[in-house]
Amino acid sequence: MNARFRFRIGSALAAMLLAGVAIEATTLTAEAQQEGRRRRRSDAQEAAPLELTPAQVAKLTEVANSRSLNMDDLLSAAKTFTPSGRHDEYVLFSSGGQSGQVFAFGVPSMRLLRSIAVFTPESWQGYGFGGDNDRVHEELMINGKPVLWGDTHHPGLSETGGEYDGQFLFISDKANARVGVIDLRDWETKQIVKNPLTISDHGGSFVTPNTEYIIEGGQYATVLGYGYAPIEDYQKSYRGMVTFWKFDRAKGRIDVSKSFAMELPPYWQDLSDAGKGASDGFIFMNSFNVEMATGGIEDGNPPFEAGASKRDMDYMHIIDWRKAEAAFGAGKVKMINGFPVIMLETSIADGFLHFTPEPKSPHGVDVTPNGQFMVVAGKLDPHVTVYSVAKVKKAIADKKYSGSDVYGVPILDFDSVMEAQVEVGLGPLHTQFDDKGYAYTSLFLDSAVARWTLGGEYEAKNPEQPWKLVTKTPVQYNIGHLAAAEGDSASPDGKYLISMAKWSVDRFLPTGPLLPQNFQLLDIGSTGTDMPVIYDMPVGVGEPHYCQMIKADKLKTWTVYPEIGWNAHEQRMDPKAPKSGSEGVTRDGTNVLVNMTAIRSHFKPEHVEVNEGDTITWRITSTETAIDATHGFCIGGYNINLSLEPSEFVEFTFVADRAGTYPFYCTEFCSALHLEMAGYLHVKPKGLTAAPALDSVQAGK
Ligand code: CUK
Ligand code: CUA
Repeated sequence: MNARFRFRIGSALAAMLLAGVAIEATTLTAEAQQEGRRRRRSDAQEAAPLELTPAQVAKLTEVANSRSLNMDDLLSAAKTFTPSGRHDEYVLFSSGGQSGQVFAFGVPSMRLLRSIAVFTPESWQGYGFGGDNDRVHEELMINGKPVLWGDTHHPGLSETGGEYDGQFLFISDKANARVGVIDLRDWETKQIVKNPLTISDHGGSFVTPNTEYIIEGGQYATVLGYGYAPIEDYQKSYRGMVTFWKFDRAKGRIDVSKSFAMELPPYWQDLSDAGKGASDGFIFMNSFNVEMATGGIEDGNPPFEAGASKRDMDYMHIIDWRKAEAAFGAGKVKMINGFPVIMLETSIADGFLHFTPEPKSPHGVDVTPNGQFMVVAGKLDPHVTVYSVAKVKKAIADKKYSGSDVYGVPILDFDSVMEAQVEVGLGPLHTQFDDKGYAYTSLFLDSAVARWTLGGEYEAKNPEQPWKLVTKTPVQYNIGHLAAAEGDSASPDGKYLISMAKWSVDRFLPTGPLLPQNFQLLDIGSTGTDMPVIYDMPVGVGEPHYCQMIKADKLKTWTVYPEIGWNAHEQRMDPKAPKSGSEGVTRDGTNVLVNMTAIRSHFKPEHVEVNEGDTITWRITSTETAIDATHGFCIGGYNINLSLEPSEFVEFTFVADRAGTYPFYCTEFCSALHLEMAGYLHVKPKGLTAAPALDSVQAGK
């Protein structure tokens, strides 16, 4: 039996049921909520200091011994176990990889709180199952084809003054170069934009410190605007790009009309990060394949893996986005596929695009919380290279170039902008930060997290020398990204760090040849060499490249929509929403309008009669105002399933093109009388004048 059902069917309720008493929604709600409160621990209990008696110590020891747990295990359990009813301190928003979704986990418990459908239709949320004109399907169309999945890589939380503000989450789809916008009031995807220049992306979604722009960088160079050119014309015709999506915070949407892109050389741009504090106004973007290798093993060329790794240095791209914005504002753009693009010659002439060398095939670039330094991790170099933004600014002002690339982009002299190189281990990829002046770099080949010290303003914060490796904690296995608590913000918390390991190998029970990925939780609260792994959590839904971890109390989540008849897409009350008392079925020619309401435990009307071939517009308002009173609505055979959150209004359309009798029912176990929350859609066959005889109906005649 479903937990919600058990929860609500108290003894008083059972008596009412037996007596056939009509159940008022309010009664259920009050009872459910009281029950819920009883189940949460009181603050007094939480605050009571613990003093173990000898008997309790003995009991604990016995349990530990029976499960072969040592003291570190017990401590890890104590650091992560979250009692029933207690809420987590952080929420981890994770990319869902090839699942196309976003997942939210509580930290430190590592409990999955929910998935958020973005690029892949998801039936529980009713996402993409709303009939023929479902906006989700329309938003997922690319060049006239429905593309019903995504390869989500980098979630980015909206920021105010460089701090996560808990209002929005952006997520990129690497496979199809799309960006999704999630409103964190109701945790629903509100918008998906398709990049008009490129098929795939990678360096997104990252935000500027006040979420002026959401940045989407490309990866594999193509002909911008989905053009074609033979691979022999690579250097001439293929290009990289970075797109600046303007975010309208009041509307909660990307404003495509105020967005623009920059043309970049056909190097494979990789991850990027926005400057903040000392580096506010810049974005930094890695690249690899400055060799412009074009692969082609079959033609006797070196494969990409060799051709793109020949040179010792690639280029970090340094972009002054405010100057780029000014160039866009002045109309210095070329329209490509209907989208404004600042061409290379403009960026060079106006002085807002510079390169600087970075060691061999870099992957991550991460800006320190104060914005002073950029940390680049080159996966084929055991060092991280740290650049100083003060030095970058000076080199730009002094035109301290070591040359320019073949496209004429000036290259800042490496020694003039480099601050330090720290040997951290094999295969460094990504870096996060804490509040103690440490940086944490993932080591893909070593399968470890390296803790090392920052210099500059951070020097006074920890006992060690600056720019030195302090310790490494082994993780299982091949770690990609890592995410620290508030780790990309201007003031990281330094409490927890998630290691996103690629293949879990032996960590869990085997699940067939496809293994789950592994999120390991590290306690980074101490200094020095103390940095233990305290939890393993299998993620069996995709390869979650990246996460961001936000303090839970920053999220101002609605649990009930603010008004009855709420249109969740528009985030407002919808005048089209049927009201209690206005239910019914009306017809205009072959167009049928159904106005329906839903409340525990019935839909009104319960019978909807239409003719085969009618086009039906079906509107439902949930008139519930209680937390957790979600209903579902499905029509089997017509691919329709909705989730009706309390007070939500939904509308869907479809053509009743197959005659028959279709039960519709509520798909959420919402109440004791949930199974009764049902009705019939009667689709009368064409040309029917009188009720047919039963045997002819069953014979399908
Ligand atoms: S990438 Cu996957 S581990 Cu797409 Cu951020 Cu580095
Ligand atoms: Cu409503 Cu089940």
